[in-house]
Amino acid sequence: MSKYSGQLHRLFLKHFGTEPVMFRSPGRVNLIGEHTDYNQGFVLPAAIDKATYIAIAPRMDDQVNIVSADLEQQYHFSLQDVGKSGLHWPDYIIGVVQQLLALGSPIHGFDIAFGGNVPIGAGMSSSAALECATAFALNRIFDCGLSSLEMVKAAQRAENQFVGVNCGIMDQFASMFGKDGHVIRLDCRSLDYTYIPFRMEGYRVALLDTGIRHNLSDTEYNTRRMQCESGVALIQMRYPEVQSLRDVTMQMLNDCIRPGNEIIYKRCKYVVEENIRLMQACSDLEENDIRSFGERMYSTHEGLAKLYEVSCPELDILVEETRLLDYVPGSRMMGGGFGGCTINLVREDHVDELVKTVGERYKKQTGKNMSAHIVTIGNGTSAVNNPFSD
Ligand code: GAF
Repeated sequence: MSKYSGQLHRLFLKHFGTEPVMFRSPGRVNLIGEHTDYNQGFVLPAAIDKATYIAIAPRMDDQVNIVSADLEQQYHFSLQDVGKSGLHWPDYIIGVVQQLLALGSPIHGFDIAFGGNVPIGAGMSSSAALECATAFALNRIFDCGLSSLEMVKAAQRAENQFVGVNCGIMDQFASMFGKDGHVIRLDCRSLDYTYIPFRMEGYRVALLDTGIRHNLSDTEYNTRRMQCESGVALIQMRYPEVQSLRDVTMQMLNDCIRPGNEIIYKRCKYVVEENIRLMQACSDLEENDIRSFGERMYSTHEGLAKLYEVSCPELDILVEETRLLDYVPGSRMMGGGFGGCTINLVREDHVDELVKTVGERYKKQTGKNMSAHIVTIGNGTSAVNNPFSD
């Protein structure tokens, strides 16, 4: 048992006095392909070695008792009365419960404790990890018979319909389907996916954390999605075959959106370019061309900052400060934006130097402390050392 699941196990016993079963669901990184998932494009995420852990045991009644180990808070509700908690954090669990009930799953009450080491609001998908862990755990203990993909979709709907963030499917998919040593090239339209070996020998993935905590539902995330949809509606007037920005070329964009619609144009341009970049980056990966892959990461950041406008000064500083470091081939903001982390490829013998150099420059420019997470690519959602173990 890891440190986290061991602590959680003890906490559960203390609170509920019964033996739980345990599950874990990881956070994720995304190498390239940002804000493309809800435009039915491609993404390149991977599960990481930071996870949310759940200890859970079924009850005989309809009561649900939740304990958050990290926040040291509790929340209780009845399955007869499933509604928003008003606290935010329990909503990720309640939203999944609601989705499983809507699917007719035979769930009843349960006691649950959760915690872990996916930093909240840092862009590593702590929310998707909790949703996927909950869906996976309920599916197991109540024998709901859901497939992994059905659980991913239920988790995404929980976030869209209950929490209120109109996110795409990337985070939940990566958390559930992650595979040790591999990135996932996911087609967010067909949901076909390929595992690509992540073979960047001699390099590590470093996440540099601005310390700025975002809350996607409080930000412009939903607005960006609407702007993309507005762009598609304009393009469809001339090209009715277009279903999403995935189908759009620069020629179509130039024909249909400018002038007068500068903001919509910029948003769409970023997405069209990012889809093309992702395909080229996959070829780089296959050819093990880290320099070229890294340059595309910088281009993605440029697009996210200037066209999509989801960066912030702190993220820009972290990316800019790596520009002159030849041991960092690529860096960019990661995830929804407005805070959180940058993702960096760094030569493994220079990891400490990167953290020290950029951390000091960040402090000098912002007055804030930067932290670093050096992550490895791991497996997706699973049981942890329990009777149902695979
Ligand atoms: C967040 C969302 F949850 C994802 O679906 C994705 O859109 C990402 O932002 C941006 O690529 O993590």
